[in-house]
Amino acid sequence: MTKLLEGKKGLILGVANKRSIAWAIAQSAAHHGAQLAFTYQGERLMENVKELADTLPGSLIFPCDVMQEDQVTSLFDNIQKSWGGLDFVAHCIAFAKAEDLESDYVKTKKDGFDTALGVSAYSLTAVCQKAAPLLEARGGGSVITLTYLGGDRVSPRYNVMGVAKAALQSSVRYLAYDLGAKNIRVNAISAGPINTLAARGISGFTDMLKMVKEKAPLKRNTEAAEVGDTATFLFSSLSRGITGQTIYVDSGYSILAV
Ligand code: NAD
Ligand code: 0WE
Repeated sequence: MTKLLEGKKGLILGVANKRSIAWAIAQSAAHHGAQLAFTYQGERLMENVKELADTLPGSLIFPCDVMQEDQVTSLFDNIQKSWGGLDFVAHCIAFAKAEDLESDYVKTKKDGFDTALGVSAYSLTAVCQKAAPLLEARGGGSVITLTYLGGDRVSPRYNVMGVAKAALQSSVRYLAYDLGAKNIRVNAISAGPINTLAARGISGFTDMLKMVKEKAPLKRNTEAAEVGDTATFLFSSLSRGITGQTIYVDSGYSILAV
């Protein structure tokens, strides 16, 4: 039997270390036969990403800080040169200033708002803009991004990140509409809390994991590998009728009213 992603080429943005959700997505996609390219944000993370990418034979790695437009442009130029096309993209990037995740949303300054929305929401549009010709060259493709329930509801101290995730989820719908005719699908996975670099140092995160575990229908926390396997489904033709959606991989937590 052939593998689900056999012969497919995918780009993964947002690996920082082995706990990154992006890395779990990469492992699942590679397990199902995909060939992958990775990006790293700045020289500081290059060694980490290179070491992980080296465990998956045939992987490519490129620098890409999404706040630098020229880096996004040259990333897709490089992929075009190496592969001549692309089948899927995983956008696993978010950032807000630490000071904006500490107290009240009402205190957010314009600069902090612009940073959070620029890195965490606009970057998906920039990536889709540049990726579209490469995906189209292969007859279409699948783009996924990662979001969190704080984009739909208030999650105390998620603050401007919640506003950014709402913009991201809305962007997913507009991008899906614009790119649908090219057979490019765009979806979001809304993950439950997972202990990654981006979650570390968030005060009360451990209590949050415990609370979700107690309340969620599945009575356990979300594992990065569960998000990875849903991403594989969304990259594969099994999900060919799905676009513009947010799929919840959260042990069922988001269905609760209590
Ligand atoms: P992570 O820290 O491993 O990944 C975040 C990534 O964003 C890092 O690789 C970082 O380099 C990258 N990044 C930040 N600013 C960037 C920039 N300017 N240019 C390029 N890359 C940049 O943490 P993670 O938890 O794996 O986060 C990945 C995604 O998952 C984020 O969108 C996050 O909002 C989302 N998410 C996380 C959780 C959770 O609880 N960990 C839950 C739901 C959704
Ligand atoms: O999307 C996220 C976190 C994203 C994130 C994390 C940081 C920490 C370090 C964005 N920017 C920064 N900036 C930093 O300086 N999550 C879904 C994880 C998360 O973060 C929270 C959460 C959850 C869940 C913050 C407050 C409340 C809940």
